[in-house]
Order: sequence, then C-alpha cells, then structure tokens
Amino acid sequence: MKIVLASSNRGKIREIQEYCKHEVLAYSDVIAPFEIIEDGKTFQENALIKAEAIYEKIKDEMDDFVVLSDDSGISVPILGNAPGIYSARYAGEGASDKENLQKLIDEIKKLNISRTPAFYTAAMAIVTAKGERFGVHGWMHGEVIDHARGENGFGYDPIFIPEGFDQTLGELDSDVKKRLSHRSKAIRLVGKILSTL
Ligand code: ITT
Repeated sequence: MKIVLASSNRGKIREIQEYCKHEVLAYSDVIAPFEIIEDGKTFQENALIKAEAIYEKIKDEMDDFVVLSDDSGISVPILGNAPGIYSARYAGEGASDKENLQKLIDEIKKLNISRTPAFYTAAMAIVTAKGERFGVHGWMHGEVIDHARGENGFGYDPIFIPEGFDQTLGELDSDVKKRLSHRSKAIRLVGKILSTL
C-alpha cells in the first residue's frame, strides 16, 4: 500500500518519509500541485481538508493507497497560543519559514523575556482508498527562546528547546526529534491505524 502525502512542505515530507515504514509519495509526484484553502478552525479540521482535497483528485487514478496529511504548528501560551494554526503564515500570506521564525522571535522580545513555554502540535488525517477517514494528534512540549540556534530541522526548530534538553532542535541531532516530536508521535498512531486496514 502506498501512502500519498497531502503536503508541499519539504521539511514535513522529509520527516514523514523518515519516520514511516511504508512507501511514501508526495502528492506532487502523482498529480500537479494545486492550492488548497486551509480554512478550518483547528489543526484537525485543516488536516482533513487537505487529505480530502487530494483524495478527490487521485481516487480515480490509483488503487491500494491512503492519503495522509499533516497540519501542524507551534503554540506559545503567553502569546494566547499564537501562532497555532497560523504558523505557516504568521508573518503574512506567503511568508517564508525564516520570516515566520523572525516574527515569533520579535513577539517574544517585545515581552522582554528570553524564553517561555511552547508546544508543537501535529494533527494527521488519513483518507483510505474506500473513503474511510481517521484522525490522530501528537504533541511536543518545551520552550522557545529569543534567538535562533542551529541549522537542523526546519521552521521554528532553531528556537525550540524540547523539555529535558538545553539545546534547540536546530542544534540537537535529528534522532532526538525523530524520537520525541509531535510528528513522530502522530506517525506512530497512523501506523497503528494502517495495520488494521
Ligand atoms: P502543507 O500544508 O503543504 O503540508 P504547510 O507548511 O502549509 O505545508 P501547515 O499549514 O501545517 O503546513 O503549517 C505548518 C507550519 O508550522 C509551518 O510554518 C512549519 O514551519 C511549522 N512547523 C510544523 N511542524 C514543525 C516542525 O516539526 N518544526 C518546525 N516547524 C514546524
């Protein structure tokens, strides 16, 4: 069975391929990429919107597949859980990872603090070839700091220090993220669902 990933984010695609035992394809390897309006109010709603959009386009072209999507982001309680579901466009529509990271650093600095609790969420949705729908979540708790450190990972990783560590995900070996991350926890649950299909 092939897993078709409903994502255009290269950082996510790389991690999901690495964390997943099944054969994984990016949806852009199957059909031409197109824009999906993510107008859900929660990570899970947006994950389902993405998985269903890709399912509708590929269901007549493939068999023996599931579509898997990931809607994820970082939440900072002192900022009212921002950026949350808006993590990909925190610095504005079409903003780069670097611009979004800088915006979060600026917001932390405005509070005159150098670190504050934060957590990552990954919601994943599965739509099977028969049209069955499933959803799972994974979380990773820690802190964000007011300056970027390290080049590993992607997105907000250079300012995120996982609970129990002193270094950011930008500095830590990718194996640490693989073990602890929101995405890897959600992927484990996806694996359990796939084993029942
Ligand atoms: P797709 O919708 O095509 O999958 P996207 O980048 O738009 O890609 P999201 O809407 O789910 O995906 O936004 C995720 C945002 O959260 C994005 O800005 C990431 O940089 C950030 N993010 C999610 N998981 C992360 C992680 O593991 N490390 C760092 N940043 C992460």
